[in-house]
Amino acid sequence: MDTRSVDLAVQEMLEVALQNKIETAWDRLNFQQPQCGFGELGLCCRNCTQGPCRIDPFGDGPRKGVCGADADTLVARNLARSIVAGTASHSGHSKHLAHVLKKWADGKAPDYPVKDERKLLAVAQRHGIEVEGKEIKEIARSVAEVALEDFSERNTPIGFANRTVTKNRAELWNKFGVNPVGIDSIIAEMMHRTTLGVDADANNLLLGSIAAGIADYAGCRMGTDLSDILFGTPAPVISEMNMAVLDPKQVNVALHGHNPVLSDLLVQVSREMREEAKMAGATGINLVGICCTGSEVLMRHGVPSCTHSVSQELPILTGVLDAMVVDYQCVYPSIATLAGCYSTKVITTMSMAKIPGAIHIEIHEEGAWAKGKEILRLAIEAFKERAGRLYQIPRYKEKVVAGFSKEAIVAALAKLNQEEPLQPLIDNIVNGNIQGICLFAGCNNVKVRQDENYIIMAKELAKRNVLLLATGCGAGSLGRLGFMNGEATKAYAGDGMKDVLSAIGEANGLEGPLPPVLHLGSCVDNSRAVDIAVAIAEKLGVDTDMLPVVASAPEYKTEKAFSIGTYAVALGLPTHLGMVPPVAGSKQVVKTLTKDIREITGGYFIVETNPSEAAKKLFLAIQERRAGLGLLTRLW
Ligand code: BF8
Repeated sequence: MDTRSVDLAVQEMLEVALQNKIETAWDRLNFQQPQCGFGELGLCCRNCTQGPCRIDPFGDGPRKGVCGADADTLVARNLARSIVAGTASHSGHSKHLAHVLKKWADGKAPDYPVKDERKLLAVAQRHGIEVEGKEIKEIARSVAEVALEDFSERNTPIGFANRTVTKNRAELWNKFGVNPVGIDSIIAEMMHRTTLGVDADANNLLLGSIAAGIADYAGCRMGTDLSDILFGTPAPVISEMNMAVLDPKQVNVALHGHNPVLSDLLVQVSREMREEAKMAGATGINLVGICCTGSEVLMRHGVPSCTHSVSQELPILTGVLDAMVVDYQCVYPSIATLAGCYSTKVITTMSMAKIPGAIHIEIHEEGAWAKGKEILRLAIEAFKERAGRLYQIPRYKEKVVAGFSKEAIVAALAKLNQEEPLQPLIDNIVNGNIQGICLFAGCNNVKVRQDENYIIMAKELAKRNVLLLATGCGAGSLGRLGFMNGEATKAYAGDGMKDVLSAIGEANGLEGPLPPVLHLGSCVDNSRAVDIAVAIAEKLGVDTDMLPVVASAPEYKTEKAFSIGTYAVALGLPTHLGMVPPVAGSKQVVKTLTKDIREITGGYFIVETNPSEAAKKLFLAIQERRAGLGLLTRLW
């Protein structure tokens, strides 16, 4: 058994790496062994130059840092900084989108017109913006300004968080003092609080972290809303995933990173460049996605996804990837080194995200189209260079149905009940055909066999009639391994869920059932899951902490995953982590996150590294919620 990945395409490319002595993330993990035990427990601090300090978890060595901070303080402070970094990443992405929308409204970014006016109006009205008799550009400017205002400090809580959850939830956040008044202001506050000699109270730091998590939710929600406005709200689309989506006869360009500002434009520019590619001897330009920006263009244009997360280096090893174009986040700098062994051009595009060895072509919205052409021309040149060279493309790919925005799900359900679209879903939750909903979010992590936790958990939950939602690299895992098509429903779903998904498929004129895992999009699109949960909660007249809805990050790795998990808990969801977070050095922090926090938000973390056990714990959490609603429950 290959212990590195379940994905056969990844296994094949790792063999190629081995034969050619090419270093990958898996090798570098080995070179790092043994990794720092203090770091794994969260017990090291380098927040001042008296350190680095570490605390001995067994009590024979130092019990406090030089300043006197103990294990609880260190662990809580370190965790807080991770959550804040995640919040800064998601909200930086959404701030970028707000500026693009504003530039378009001001006539400075003609390549970025509003694509979904309906969504623009809906978001404007949600934020109390008058739309009657106004031009689209004027409304767009107001929405962008309202979004940008959410970053700075005001007297009122963040609109993109508070206007998109239940009324009760927003009040509860106020009651416990965790409702931040600005995204950037809570980021700055938490950085201040975690410096030497400020907040030493672990529980107080954790409450601040919850506030940062709520700001992260606002950032994600803003990212989703503004992307939908600028690039269109996704609707179901059929595509494919895994490395066989690469085509040796075409100019292959991988779009990697997160923000659709670049990748969506390249999809459009590539249509114009097709003839140029043909003149170079290619049959066309083949765009493929990697990681979250791949999900953005899959959801809106059906661009196939090539691979995700820890395996991002491997498409280069096929020998047919002509360019990897990146924006920011989750891009391993190693890709530039690796590309040096092939004809692949790695192209960075953002001034804030450069990689030594890559070609830098900076994209500004003002002249984006021309720059997009320049990038694709480089890819065409690379295609010419690789003529006659050997290549190896793994033959694996799976059909996927993606594009499940909340709007698309509601539209599909409306075919069953035009007046009350959510009613069929609620009826089937009540009668037990659907036991509950689990959102799979997060990454792959090179410390666990790639995709294995997702697959085991998805099978266990689907056969027990738990409807699965997925985002980011979690969606990538489940898509690459065949969980996102109607056949998967027949293979993995329990009878009740099979009936429901078949009925929706039939009502929508599909050939078969909906998939058992609905692809919601990139990681910012975890906000779509919140949108769905809030809609169900409001329909039932309860808050989100009463729903049979759970979340799981079975193979997470990034700081962004911490911040998403934190907002899932802030919304009241039982939230599973499949990797042990670096908090085990503090019993107090562990207890607060897994138990005591429940008294405040209703949500809590479940840490379980065994995927079968994790599925069981989530199913039990769903049953507990069902019992709370007076619904029939089931044993495992
Ligand atoms: O934001 S799932 S490895 S690509 S952090 Fe990154 Fe993790 Fe993938 Fe998207 Ni999300």
